[in-house]
Amino acid sequence: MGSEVLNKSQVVQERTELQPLPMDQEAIGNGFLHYFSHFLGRDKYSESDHYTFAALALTLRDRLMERWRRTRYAYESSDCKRTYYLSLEFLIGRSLGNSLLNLGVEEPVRKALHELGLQLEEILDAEHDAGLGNGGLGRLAACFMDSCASLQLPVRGYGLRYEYGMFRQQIENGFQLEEPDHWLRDGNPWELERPEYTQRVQFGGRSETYQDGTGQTRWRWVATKDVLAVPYDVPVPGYQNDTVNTLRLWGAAATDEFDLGEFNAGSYPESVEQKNAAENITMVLYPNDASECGKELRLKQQFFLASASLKDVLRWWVKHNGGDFIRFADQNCFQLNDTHPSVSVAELMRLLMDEHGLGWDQAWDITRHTMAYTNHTLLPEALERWPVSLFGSLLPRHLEIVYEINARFLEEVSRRWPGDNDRLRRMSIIEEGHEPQVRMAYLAIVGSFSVNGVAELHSRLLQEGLFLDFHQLWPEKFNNKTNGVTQRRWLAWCNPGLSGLITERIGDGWIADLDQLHQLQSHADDPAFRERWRDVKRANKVRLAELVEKECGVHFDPDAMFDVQVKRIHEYKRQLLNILHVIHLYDRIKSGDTSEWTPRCVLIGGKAAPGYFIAKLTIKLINNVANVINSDPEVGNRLKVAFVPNYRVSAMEVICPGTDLSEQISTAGKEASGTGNMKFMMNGAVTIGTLDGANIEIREQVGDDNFFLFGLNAQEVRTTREEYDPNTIIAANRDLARVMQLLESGHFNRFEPGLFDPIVDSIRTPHDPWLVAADFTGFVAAQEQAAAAYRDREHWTRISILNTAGSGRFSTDRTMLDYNRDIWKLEQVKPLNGE
Ligand code: B1N
Repeated sequence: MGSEVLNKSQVVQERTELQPLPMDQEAIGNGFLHYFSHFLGRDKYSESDHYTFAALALTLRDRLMERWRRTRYAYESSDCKRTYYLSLEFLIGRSLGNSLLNLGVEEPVRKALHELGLQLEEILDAEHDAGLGNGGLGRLAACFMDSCASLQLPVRGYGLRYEYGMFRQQIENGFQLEEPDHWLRDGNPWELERPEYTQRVQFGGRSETYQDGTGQTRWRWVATKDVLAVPYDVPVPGYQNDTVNTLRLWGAAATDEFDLGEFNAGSYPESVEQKNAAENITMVLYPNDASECGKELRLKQQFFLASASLKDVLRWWVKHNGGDFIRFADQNCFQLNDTHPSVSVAELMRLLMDEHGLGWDQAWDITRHTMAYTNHTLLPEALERWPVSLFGSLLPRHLEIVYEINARFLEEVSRRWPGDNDRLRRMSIIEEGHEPQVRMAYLAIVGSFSVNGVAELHSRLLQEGLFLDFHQLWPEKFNNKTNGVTQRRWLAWCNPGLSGLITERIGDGWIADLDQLHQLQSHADDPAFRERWRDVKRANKVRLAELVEKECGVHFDPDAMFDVQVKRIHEYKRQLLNILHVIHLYDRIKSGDTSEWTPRCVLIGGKAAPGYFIAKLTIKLINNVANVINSDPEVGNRLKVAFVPNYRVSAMEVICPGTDLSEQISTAGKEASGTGNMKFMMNGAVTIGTLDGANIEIREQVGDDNFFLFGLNAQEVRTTREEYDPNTIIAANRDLARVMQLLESGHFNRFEPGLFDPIVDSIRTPHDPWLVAADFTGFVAAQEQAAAAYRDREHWTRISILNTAGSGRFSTDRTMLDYNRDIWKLEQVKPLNGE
C-alpha cells in the first residue's frame, strides 16, 4: 500500500514536470478548440464572445504555466534575495494582449483564429478590465510587475482580489452615475486559486501577557475574530524571456469553525451574517483617489493584506531556514506602495516577536532593514491617519507595538535635539489632540530604511516640507525614483502602427531597452519618415474618433487637432481650467475671431470619487459645455468637445495613440508625478503643461522647444496663495471676464438655474488653492502656440517624433533598475531550463 502510494506520487511528480507546449499555429488552434468545446462545452451556437475569449486565454495560460513553474524553481534553488511589492491596488486592465505580446505568439494566434473564422480584435474586446485600482498609483504597480518580469527580477506582488473593482461610470443627463463593476462574473481565466497556501488573519480581541517556558514575559493576541486569506495567483510574464513572476491576490473567506458553531447553536442567520462580514473585506475597492475615507473596513483591508502577505513570506522562510532569522533582512525586502500597507511595520514586529520568539531589538533591526516606503502624494487630505480608538479596537496588540516604537523613536529624537519639545510633538507617530491619531506616514518612515518620492520635484518637496524633520534626522534614507510606464503595453501593444514604423527604422531592441528610441532623433528631419509618422497618427486618430462616435455620439474630424485630458477628476488636476479654455475658444468663434483657426477636438475623461461633489459637478459642466458647442452650427468643425464615459486602462490603449496634444495642467507642486503624461509622450503626443511632477523631467528630455509650458511654478504657487485676488485678475483680463460672464449668465445651464454657482464661486474665491484664474492667461497663450505649431504639419510632426524619441527615460524598466540599484539589490535570475 505505502510503496504504491509513494510510486504513484513519484509518477505524478515526474509527469507534472511540464514539457514545453508547442507555440505554432496548429497547436494553438487545437488548444483553442479543446478549451472551447471540451472544457467550456460551447459550440457553434454559442452567443457570447466571452467563451472564445476564455478558450484563447486558457490556451495561452497553458504556455504560461510551464514557464511559471520554471521561474519558481529557479527562485527556490538559487536562494536569491526577493522583493515583495505590497499594494492595495493593481490596476491590471486586460491581460490577453499582453500575454500575446510577451509570449511572442500574436502571429500564430491570429492565423489560427483566422482559420476558424474568428477575429482576434473581437476576442480581445470581450475581456473585462481588471480594474483593481483607482488610477496612477494602481497602474504604476501593474507596470512595475511587467518590468520586473521583463528584467528577470525576483519580485512578487501582493494585493487584494476585490470582487468589485473601480465602479463603472455612466453619464446620464451629463451627470456621473456609478455602477458596480462585477468583473469576475464570467470567471477569470488568468487566476489560479491556491487554497493550500491559505493564511489566517486575526482581528479584534485583546493582547495579554504570559510567562513562557524560560520564565520570560511574552505577549499573545487572543479572543480574535479570524478571517481566512485565500491566495489567487496571477501570472506575470516577462517580455519574451520565459520568466513568469507572480502577483498574489488575497480573497477573504470565513473560517468554517465559527460558522459551524453558530449553526449548531441554532442561529443560522447569524452565522451567515458572520460569513458575510468576513467576505466583505475583499468585496470592493475604495474608489477614492488621493483622499482617505477613514472607514474601518478600509483599515481591515489594509491589515488583511499586510498580515496575509507577511505570514506567507515567513511561512516560506521558516520552511527553508527554521527559526533562524539572521539573514532575513539580507534576503527579503518589502516595498510599501504608499502608506496603505504600512501597518506591515507593526505586523512584522508582532509576528517576529510573538509568533517566532525574537526579542524587540532583533525584530526591530530586521523590520527597519526590510521595509521600504514610497510616498505618492503631498496632498494633506490623502495622508492616512487612523484614530487611536479605532486602531486599538481592531488591532490591540499593534497599538501597543506602535506606542513602543514611538517611545523609542522619540527618545532618539530628544537625544539629537535635547529639549526641543515642539519637534517631538511634530514628529510623534501619535498625533495628540481631542481624537488622537496614528500617523501612518511617520510609522512607515520610522520603520523603513528607504523613503522615496516618485518624481524629482516631488521628492525634493517631500524633503523640504512634509518630511523635513525626518530628512534632518535621517537624510540618507531619502531618495527619488521617478515613475515610468511599461513600453510593452503602452507602445508596442497599444500602438501597432507606430511600433511597426519604429521597428522598421531602428529595429525592435527598444521593446526591451527603451533608450534606443533616441535613435529616432536623426529621422525627425527625414520628410519621408515624417509622412509615414503622420499617416500612422492619422490612422490612430480615426480609431479614436470611432470610439468617440460610439461612446459619445460626437463626430471628431481626424484632421483636427486632438486635444486630450484623461485622468481622475480632481480640482488640483484642473479639468476646470481646460474647460474655461474651451469656453474661450467658443467665445472667439461666436465673436468671429477665427482667422488662422486650428480646428480642434477636445476630449476629456475620468472618474470622480462618488462623494466628491465639485468633481462631479465639473463632469456635468463639461457635458453641458460640450452640448452647447457641438450643437451650434456656427461652430461647426472648428471645435468639438466630448466627455468619454468610463475612462479605464483599455480605453487609454485607444486614446493615447490617437492624441496630438496631452493636457498635463495641474497646479504646480500638487501632482506627485503623473504617468499618463508619459504614455502620451511615448505615443508621439506633445505636452501642454505646468512645471509639475514628471512634466519637468519630460520637458528636460524633449527640450524646451518641444513642450508647451505655462503657469506658475511650485514656489510661485506658494507665494501667490498668500495674497491671491482672482476677482481682480478676472476684471483685468478681457478673455477671462467674458468666459466668466458666459458661465455666470447661465449660458450652459439654461434650464438648470444656479447649477454651476459652486464652480463659479470656486474660481472667484481668494481661497482657491488651485489658482485657476491665475494660470488662465498663460494657459490660453500656450494653447495658441500649440495651435499655431499644429498648423505647420511638418513642424508638428518633427516635435511629435522628438517626443517619442525622448521618452526612453520613462520606461518602468529604468524605474525598476533604479529601485534595484539603490533599494532592493536583487540579482537577475533566469528560469531553469527543462526540469
Ligand atoms: O500616484 C501616481 C502619481 O503619478 C500621481 O501623481 C499621484 O497622484 C498618484 C490614496 C492615492 N497619489 N496618491 C494616490 C491613491 C489611492 C488612495 O486611496 C491615494 N494616488 C497617487 C503614481 O505614483
